[in-house]
Amino acid sequence: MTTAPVTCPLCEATCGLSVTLEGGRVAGVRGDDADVFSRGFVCPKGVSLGALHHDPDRLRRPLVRRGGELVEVSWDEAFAVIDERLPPLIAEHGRDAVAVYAGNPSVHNTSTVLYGPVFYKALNTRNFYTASTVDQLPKHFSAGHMFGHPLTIPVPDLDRVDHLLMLGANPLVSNGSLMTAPDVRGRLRKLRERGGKLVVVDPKRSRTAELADEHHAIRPGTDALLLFALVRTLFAESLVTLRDLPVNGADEVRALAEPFTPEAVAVHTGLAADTIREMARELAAAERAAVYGRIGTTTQTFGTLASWLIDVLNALTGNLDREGGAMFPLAAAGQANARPAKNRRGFRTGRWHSRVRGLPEVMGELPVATLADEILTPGDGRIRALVTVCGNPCLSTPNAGRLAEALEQLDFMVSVDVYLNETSRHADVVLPGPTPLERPHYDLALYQLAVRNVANWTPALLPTDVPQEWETLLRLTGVVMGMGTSPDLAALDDFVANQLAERHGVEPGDRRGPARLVDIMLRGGPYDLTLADLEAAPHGIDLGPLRPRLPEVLTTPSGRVELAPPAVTADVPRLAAALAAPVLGDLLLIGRRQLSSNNSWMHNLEPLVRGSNRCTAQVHPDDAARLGLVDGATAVVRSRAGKIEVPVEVTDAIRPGVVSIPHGWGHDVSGTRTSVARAHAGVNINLLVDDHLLDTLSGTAALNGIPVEVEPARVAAVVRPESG
Ligand SMILES: Nc1nc2c(c(=O)[nH]1)N[C@H]1C(S)=C(S)[C@@H](COP(=O)(O)OP(=O)(O)OC[C@H]3O[C@@H](n4cnc5c(=O)[nH]c(N)nc54)[C@H](O)[C@@H]3O)O[C@H]1N2
Ligand SMILES: Nc1nc2c(c(=O)[nH]1)N[C@H]1C(S)=C(S)[C@@H](COP(=O)(O)OP(=O)(O)OC[C@H]3O[C@@H](n4cnc5c(=O)[nH]c(N)nc54)[C@H](O)[C@@H]3O)O[C@H]1N2
Ligand code: SF4
Ligand SMILES: [Mo]
Repeated sequence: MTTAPVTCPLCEATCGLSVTLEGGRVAGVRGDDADVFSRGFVCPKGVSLGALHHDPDRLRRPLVRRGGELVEVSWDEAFAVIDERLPPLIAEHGRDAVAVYAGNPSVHNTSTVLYGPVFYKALNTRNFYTASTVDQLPKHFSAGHMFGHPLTIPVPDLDRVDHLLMLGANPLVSNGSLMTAPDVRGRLRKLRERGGKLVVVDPKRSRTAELADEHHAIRPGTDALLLFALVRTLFAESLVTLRDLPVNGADEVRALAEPFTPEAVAVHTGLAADTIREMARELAAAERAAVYGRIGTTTQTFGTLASWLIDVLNALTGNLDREGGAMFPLAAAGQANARPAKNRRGFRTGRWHSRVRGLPEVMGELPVATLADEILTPGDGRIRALVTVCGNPCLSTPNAGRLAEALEQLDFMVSVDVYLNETSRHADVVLPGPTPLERPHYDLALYQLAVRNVANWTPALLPTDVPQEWETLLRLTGVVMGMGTSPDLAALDDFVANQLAERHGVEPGDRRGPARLVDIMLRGGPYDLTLADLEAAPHGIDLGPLRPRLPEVLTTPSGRVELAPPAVTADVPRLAAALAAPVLGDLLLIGRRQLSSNNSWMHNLEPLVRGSNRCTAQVHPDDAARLGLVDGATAVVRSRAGKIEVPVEVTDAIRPGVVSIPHGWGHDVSGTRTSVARAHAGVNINLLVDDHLLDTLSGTAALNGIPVEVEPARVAAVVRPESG
């Protein structure tokens, strides 16, 4: 029996786990008490890393479509098919005819973080899509324009904050997002123990809201109105304290906020004007406060405005870049804003637009809500091939039914994925990767958003005959560069490493793959660390609490924080129009996350589906009574995009007028290899989510606040079997 520390790559919390092996099998997983960041915390997903590793349904060999069926083949055979199909398609129709969709786990996987971009750059398509446009892109948009770089995102200084105003986030379930912090529950409890206050704004009394001092059940989609009213109150009551923050545009913000009085927004938000004023006063009065928003504030029709106003509030209350406020992390490796900017051109978006709906590019990508349009609409520039990397858009993106139809129209599709699931079943070739225990890990992305600066390297724990995904991605790179099926991987890897080393002003060194790239970034990083240092500290290195980083962190052309960037404020008139419009009585659909679930893909693990994850439509007792809905019975939920049948769960935790359905379910389609998930299928909420309801500026889909109709399902007449 051996035990080894591993950083969990499943969500953003980066917990240290202690994995016990017995003869090559995972005998147990628990929290690593010695981890410098998580101190023993673990959640049900982390515990199931062993179940994931041993899942018999998980793919270990490539699949290729032969006579309509996906069959197992060798890696060489799989790449031969890709080489036969993809380069001719590019030659005939151009690079934009091949689209990429990169999903959430590609951010949690060191291979895909580092070598995905190598492949995407070689492919050089404008049809690049990721899960960001069903997630946090509005925050990148606002941060890019306010601070100069889309990854310069302030995070709440969770361990020192005294007053935390949290909107549209449920970290007790999600374990935190755009705020890397293992054991949020423990950290929030400590906040309250030191006399601090937690205020949660959420249409649902979530687990986090239950722990909070105050919960305000807002009407979905109206956070930008509430935030503007808070801003306006600060100005009206002379509560603005900018300290000596280097900001531009405070007067413009004051003028823009003028129409959004607490009284004016009260009906829309469902919150009383006095309540809003009191929220603003308390925020201003707190010694050290932070405003933080997540999925509920980004994936809605005013996602960018809400994301912007959150940081406007942090600045206006003097809490931006202050200890105990909203601060900029400084990760040991790969932090986008670690070094002083060479140029201050600022952040640009809309450099190109999608062909069919004219939606703007942001951070090199187009909104996934229009992927189906680009496949289904004939004409020059139509998408004919798709490569998915760690993504399951058939369950996770809007109007999923239409997307599934679109994928059937493709000439060629490759999925780099560990399961044959709702998306990869459409592929012609599926290329699996190793499990988290078979690959090294360093959380390049999430340490950039951590509430403490930490660094932790995990070597691969178990051997595998599945190629590492960096090798697979370099092979794909070779194919699209016309190098055939077996390019010189070592030479390609040297090329990548040399380029990175040059940018960091260090020698590349002689390791291979992600280890070498991480070592380069550490050595070229702000703490003068090496990978060897991290290898000698298997429970991680604590680099201390967050420190103020203004003004060096800014890369705006002015060198100051832009509180009223025109690219963002351009959308304020749309918000003003929404304020002027009457409030309709529609039922509004929102999403929810579940503790033992991870978006769409961990439902094939028995330990995770055993528990309380239920794919139900939660409705308030008043709505249930009004609509004739009964707890446990089936309801039909309809939207502009589609219709589903789902069991009803009546609960007073949800605001009247709101329906909550979790995402990631709907595993009852044919042609998959996920036997456990199929037995716990649930329904796909994204059949209802409207692909035309977007946050205008960023193109991010509104996954919350979708008008729906709900009625009891008509019970089919019970047919008695003939007796005898
Ligand atoms: N209605 C609604 N929809 C939502 C949301 C919501 O709140 N409501 N949330 C949205 C959000 S925030 C996100 S991030 C997206 C997620 O959307 P996606 O990223 O599209 O979906 P995931 O469920 O994360 O799917 C991950 C895929 O990666 C595969 N995978 C897992 N690990 C690995 C690996 O190590 N290597 C490889 N190659 N593949 C791997 C899985 O098998 C699965 O197919 O969903 C979004 N969709
Ligand atoms: N267990 C588990 N953990 C996860 C995931 C998972 O699927 N399961 N997914 C991971 C991913 S990809 C992400 S992006 C993060 C997301 O992390 P979080 O954003 O913390 O995730 P949610 O639990 O969806 O919390 C969103 C909250 O917003 C509320 N909400 C909905 N609409 C509105 C609105 O209009 N206004 C306001 N103010 N609130 C609203 C919802 O009721 C919900 O409580 O979680 C990550 N962690
Ligand atoms: S909270 Fe996230 S990182 Fe921690 S054990 Fe759970 S899934 Fe892993
Ligand atoms: Mo996400």
